[in-house]
This record gives sequence, structure tokens and C-alpha cells, in this order.
Amino acid sequence: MKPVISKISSLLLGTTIATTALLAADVELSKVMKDRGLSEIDVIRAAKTYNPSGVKDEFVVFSSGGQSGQVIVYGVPSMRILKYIGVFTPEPWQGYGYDKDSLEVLRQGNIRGKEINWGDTHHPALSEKDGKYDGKWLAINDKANPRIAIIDLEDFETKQIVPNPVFKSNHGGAFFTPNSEYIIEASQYGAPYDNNYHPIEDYKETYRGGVTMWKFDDKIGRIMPKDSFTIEMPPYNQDLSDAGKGESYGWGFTNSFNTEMYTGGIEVGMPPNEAGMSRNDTDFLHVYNWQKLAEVAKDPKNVKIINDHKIIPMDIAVKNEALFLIPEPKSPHGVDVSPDGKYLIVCGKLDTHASVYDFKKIKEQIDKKEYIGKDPYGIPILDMKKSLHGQAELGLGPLHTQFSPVDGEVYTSLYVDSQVVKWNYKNLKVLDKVNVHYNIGHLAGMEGKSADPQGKYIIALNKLSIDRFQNVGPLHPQNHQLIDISGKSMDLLVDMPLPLGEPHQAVSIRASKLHPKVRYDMGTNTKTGEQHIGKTLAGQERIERNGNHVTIYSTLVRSHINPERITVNKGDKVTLYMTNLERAQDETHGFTINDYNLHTSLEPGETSTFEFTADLEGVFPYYCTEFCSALHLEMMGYLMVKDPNKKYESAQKLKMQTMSPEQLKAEYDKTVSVNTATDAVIQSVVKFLKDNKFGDHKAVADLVTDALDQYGKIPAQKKLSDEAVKAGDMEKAILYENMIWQLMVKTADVGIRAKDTLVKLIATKQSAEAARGEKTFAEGGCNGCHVIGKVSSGPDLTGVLQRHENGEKWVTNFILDPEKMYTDPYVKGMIDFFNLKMPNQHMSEKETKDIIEYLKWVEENANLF
Ligand code: RUQ
Ligand code: CUA
Repeated sequence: MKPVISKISSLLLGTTIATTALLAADVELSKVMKDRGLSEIDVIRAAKTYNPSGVKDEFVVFSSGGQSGQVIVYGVPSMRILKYIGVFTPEPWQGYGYDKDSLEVLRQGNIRGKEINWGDTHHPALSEKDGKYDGKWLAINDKANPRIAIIDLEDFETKQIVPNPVFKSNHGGAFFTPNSEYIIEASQYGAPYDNNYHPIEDYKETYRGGVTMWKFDDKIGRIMPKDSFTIEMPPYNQDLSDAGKGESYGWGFTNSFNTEMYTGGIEVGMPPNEAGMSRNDTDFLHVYNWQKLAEVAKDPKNVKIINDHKIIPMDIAVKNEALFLIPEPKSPHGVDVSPDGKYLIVCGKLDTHASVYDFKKIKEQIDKKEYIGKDPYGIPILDMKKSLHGQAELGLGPLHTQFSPVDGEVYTSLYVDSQVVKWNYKNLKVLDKVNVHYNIGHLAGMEGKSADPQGKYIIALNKLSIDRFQNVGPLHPQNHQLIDISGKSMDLLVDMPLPLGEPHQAVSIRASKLHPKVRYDMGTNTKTGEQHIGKTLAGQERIERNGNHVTIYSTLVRSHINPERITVNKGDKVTLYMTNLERAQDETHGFTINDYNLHTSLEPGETSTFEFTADLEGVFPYYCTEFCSALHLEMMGYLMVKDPNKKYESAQKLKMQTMSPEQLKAEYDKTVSVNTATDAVIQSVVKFLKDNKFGDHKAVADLVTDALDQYGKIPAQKKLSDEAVKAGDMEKAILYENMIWQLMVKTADVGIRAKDTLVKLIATKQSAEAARGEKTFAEGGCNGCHVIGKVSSGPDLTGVLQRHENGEKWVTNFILDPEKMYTDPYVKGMIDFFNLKMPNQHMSEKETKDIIEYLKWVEENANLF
């Protein structure tokens, strides 16, 4: 009965916020289950992944976007997408590739002068310290046009793209070494290092594979190409890689297929590549000592320079005992190093086994120079059997492996079987299998490839989704499936469709390890992290002309763009700098100019640049593209492009009715008096700020600086207004007075924000009860009628506990059962005044107690509201 009554009473009283929640809670779970056809286990699975509004995820996942050339960021366990990061592909909504500064990053990825506007992102990698993720940088490779990009995890933006100077494709990247010293990038398809034509018949002689070791500066988060080098390898198609750690620190591992060095020729009657490249029973795992080779590369005698890049030839690597091969089952796929670095797991792909190599056994053979032979290029080959810890039969098409915190326990994807298998790589026993949908490639454990795997979940990155989702045409979404691995057997929790590319591999990190910023220092070039040359503060907006080069220094702040008119000549070179003056969190402004194919997204504090030739004559509205405020639509202006060789006749002026001198005087007086009243408000805020020593708090002082910056412009406008009055031009005087009002509003806007910030800083600390009470007050809908510090559609509650005898008890009773007190003379008076009755919000005694504590806190700080 209760909900019905409260629904009616709330309708009468005009508040429905609180009752909606009550109604939802009162609907029986069993009815929802029945209506939606859910079983109990479904509900448990839902509960394991459901995040109520405002609740955040424990893990953050970075997934490659495959052919979208992006990175996709989502949360676990909710599987909610948080961001797409433009990397190798322009991303108009972020302005990535549509303003000059981001275009400079994108164009770092040009290869041989060619603009490349897409990528096949494969393997994201998180930077490491002692083999554990440090949450600072993300690297990702582009397989199609061999490149590595670096993303800064302070703002989730791409900062650097480095093309590989000698490879023509890559696959086995990006992998950080355990202290982010290097990023490993292995090639895929054998090809000449130089950019010349070499006949395919010379494949064995002139085509090469290899591994590039990109030197990484983890302080600034940039690859240092000059300090990087490539280890030349035979034209076996190198595949996935991993860096050793712990016991195997200093070593790198890359497997391969096509040690047959088959080059196809289906068109001349040869069997296709797929047959020729998988003929041998074994291929080679490449084992190389990058630490030693980094020293070797420092001596110019040891390196060949190709395309301005250092190459360590195979014979030099062999001579330095830093490059070896070990047979591995044919056409293997992943190579995954265990968290302690003692074991490497290589999966068969065409074999049902996973092979577990023991690094100690590998090292023993290397130390004793015990080789079973050499490959055609003179690289020593170690004995496979002697290197193996053992093999486990897992199922069809094993690909990739992730680790868990349980010793020996791992999870491997089975492509052909469409399963994830849980097994123990130490005792080689299979423990459990779960079906996935369908044809899983990679799988992602929580920090599952670091030295500190977290367990809990595995994500299956499936290649096909077939029947899992609504049919949206022949091209289906991708399917990431979340699997709970906390129990004895695995449990598939939920599917997430990803409507982009083929998300290839994902890495995850505890959300607590990430520390992204919410705003930039004012005037930052976010692509370099440095102060932007176009940084413009309020009042510095200007248009400068130098010959036919026009430079505009503009600002954006709710809700205007300054300047609002830009007039240039057709053919002028235009540089437009834009600074978002906002400091408030999430106050992004976008910016575009009609027909010029330009867009930028300006996060608070960011400056960016448009550079274009005004080659189209006409009138081009520009505007803010983010719905940033109530006056967002007004946030606009015009680019006017005139042809200097044309004569423009002004259109006939309409006969507009003009105001009489008396009317003008009256309007002028009204404007001035509004300004006087507004100024009084500003002065009261200023007094509050001064009385409460705003200068002690940097955040507030910054806001006050901004506010005073606006306020300081008023005298100049006032002078212009007074001059206009003196000259008898009331029309103009009114406009200047309006400008003064605008400046006052901006001052007040920032000033009040400063005041609010200061209040939060200097108010007495809330007790846990009071904090809970504030939440209950808001969630219970109380603030729908009661605004602290203001009379709104209900009375101001500041001081309410003093207003009545036994105030605490009085208010408690009133909250718990307001109807009972409607006839109380004081309450009756209020009901008449506000024409509203306090509704029963069905607060519990505990909630009411918390609210009382909150009201006490309000009272303690009454002077601040
Ligand atoms: S490799 S699906 Cu391209 Cu990462 Cu195994
Ligand atoms: Cu700024 Cu819309």
C-alpha cells in the first residue's frame, strides 16, 4: 500500500524523484526474472557485473581496435566502454587529425612521404617497473604499416608514432622489457630492409626478418630512435614476442612460422602459401640477449646503417653469443613468459599441445655452447627436448596464455575448439574448460602477463560472434566475453559486442594504478605537454596581420568565443590559436568552421591550432561543437572571407524604427542600475573571499585571478561609455554598459565558483554520519525543495535546528511523519506560504539521524552558505 500512497501524495506535492526509486525497489525480483526469462544463475552473473550509477570498475582494459587503428578503453567487470583513443586513424570527434597539433602527431606516421590514415593495431603493452605495470604509458603496434605508437596515460592521448625504418610489416610488438628500457617490435613477413625492388627468387639472400629494440625514455614517455637498433634475423616470418623477466631478464623471445622460407606462387601453379609455409614439423623460437646486443650496438663497427637506422647483422649477434634458435611445434602462435621469468609457454596453433620451455635448461645449453647444429644463416640451434620442461595436450588450436596468481595456473585460448582451457604449466594437467563464442584469439587476464597477475577474470577476445547479438547485417560485431575465474570452474558472465575492427589483444590494469589528470595547465599543447605558442588568456585575444598571414589568438569559455568576427581576404594564410579557458572538470569546448574540414576538441586548459588557407570566399559560421552550457548555441561567430579584387556594395538599409531620446535615456538608466546592483553582488563575494583568506588556497586564488582579470576590464569600458554619453550617442553608451554587464557576469560566474570552492575547503570536516546524511538528503530528493543557504520551493534549512524548541527532535519527527504535523500552526503557515506540503519520503530512523548530523554540519558552517 505504501508506495501507492506515496505516489499519490508526491503527485499532489509535485515531487516524484524519491518515489520512483521506492517503486523500483518494491517490484519483486521474481517478477523481473519471470518477465525477462532469467534464471537464478543469470541474476547472479548480472549482479557480478552490474555497476550501479556512479560506481566504478576495478580494472581498466586497453584493447586494440584492430583495423580501426584505435585503442578501446573499457572497464571490468562492467564491460562498459570508457573511451576510444585515436592512434593511427584520424578521430574527428576528438579533433585528432583535424587540427594542426594532432595532425603533427598523426603525420609522424608517414612512411616514405606517404600519408597513412589507418592502422591495424594488434598488441597494446603497458609500461613496466620490475615487470609490473606502472600505469604510465601504453604502446601499441600497427601491423600493416610497421609502426609503434605511444599513448600517455595521464590524458589517454597519442603522443608519438614511430615508423619502423626497415620492416615492411610487424606482428611481435609492442612488448615492454621489465623496466621499460626497450619496446620489442618483431617483423612479420620477410622483406628487404631497403626500399628497393628485389626479385622474390632472391628471397633467402635479400629478404630479412628481425626484431627492433626501441629505446624508451620512461620519464618523458618517448621512443628514442637514435638509441634503438634492429637485430637482423632470417626471413622466417617472425611472429609473437615476449620479454624475459626475473631469471630470464635481459633476453627476448620471438617465435616464427615459415622457416621453410616458402614464397608461394599460386598463379604459376605452385601450391599456395598456406601449404608451403606449414610443411615442416617444427619452426624456430628465436632467443636473443637484447641486453648484450644493446652494448654491442654502441660500437659502430658492429652495426650496419640502413635508412638511418642501426642493424646488428646476424653474424655479429652470433659471434657475441646473443642469438639462438630452438625448434618449436610448427606454425606456433603465442610465446608467453611466466611471471617469474622461469618458463616460456609456446602454443601450437596447428598442434594440440602447448610446449613449456624451461629457461634454465636453455641457458645451460647456451653456457655450455651445446648446439645440435646451425641454421642456413649460421645461427646455433639448441635441442628442443633438452629445452623443454614438458608439453601438455590442451585441445585444438591453442594460441595465447595468461597467468594467474595461483602458482602454475594458466589460461590458454583454443581457437579451433572455441574454448578457454585452465591448466597447470608446472604439472601439465588440464583443470577445466569453458566454451566461448566463437573462435577465440587472444585472451586477457587481469594484469595477466605482468609479474603480478591478479586473477579474478579472463576476457575472451573472440574472432566471430555469429548468433550472439541482434543481426546488424553481414558484418557482425566483435565479441568480448567476461569469464569469472575466481571459482574452481570458470563461469562465463557476459558478452560485450564491440562494433569496431577486430579488437586483437587487450591488456588490463587495476584502476587504482592509473592517475589521469582532469585539466591541463592553462595553454598546454597537449600533444607535446609544453606550453603552446598560441596560449591566449582572457583579454589577450587579438587578430594580427602580417602581409597575407593572419594570426588569431582566440579563447573559448562558457559561452562565447572571442573574437566573434574574423575577417580575412581570400587567399590569406590563417593561423587560428584557440585556448579553452575553463578550469572546471569536463568543460570541453569543440570548435569548427563551416566548410573548412577543421575540428578540434579543447579540454579545459588546452590550446590548439587551425592552419588553413582561406581559399573559399564567403561567410562561414564557426561554433562550439560540445553542448557545454545553456547558451551553447550562442557560442558562435563568423569567419568572413572577402575577395580583395571585388567591390562589395552594401545592401539597402532597412528603415528601422529608432528610439526617442527619452526612451534611450530610460534604457541607459536601467542598464546602469542593473550594473550597480550586479556590482554589489560581486563586492559581497569579494568580501567573503577576503574575509576567508582565499589567498591561502591555490585553486581558489587561480579562480580569483581569472575573475579579477575580467573585472579589471570594466574601467576602460566605462570610460568609453561615459565618452559616448558626453558626445550624446546614447545608443553606443548602452552597448558599452551592456559590455560592462557581460564582464560583471563573467566576473561573478568565476567569483561564485571561487566562493563555492573556498567553502568546500574551509568548512569543518564532515563526520561520516553527516556525509552519509548529505548523500541521503540529495538522493532522497530533499534538495528538490530545500536549497541550503537559499529559500527555494521550500524553506532554507540553514539554522533549522535552532528554529524550534527541541529542534532535533522536532525535525526528526517531521521527517519521519510529516502528515501528523500538517496542522501545527508553524507548519500550516509554511504550507500556505510555499503552497506545498512536505511529503513523507519514508526515511528510516538511521537515515533521519544522518540527515540531522548533516544539518548540524550545515549549521556549524552557516556563515559559509
Ligand atoms: S596474434 S590472435 Cu596477431 Cu596477437 Cu594471436
Ligand atoms: Cu562551448 Cu558549446
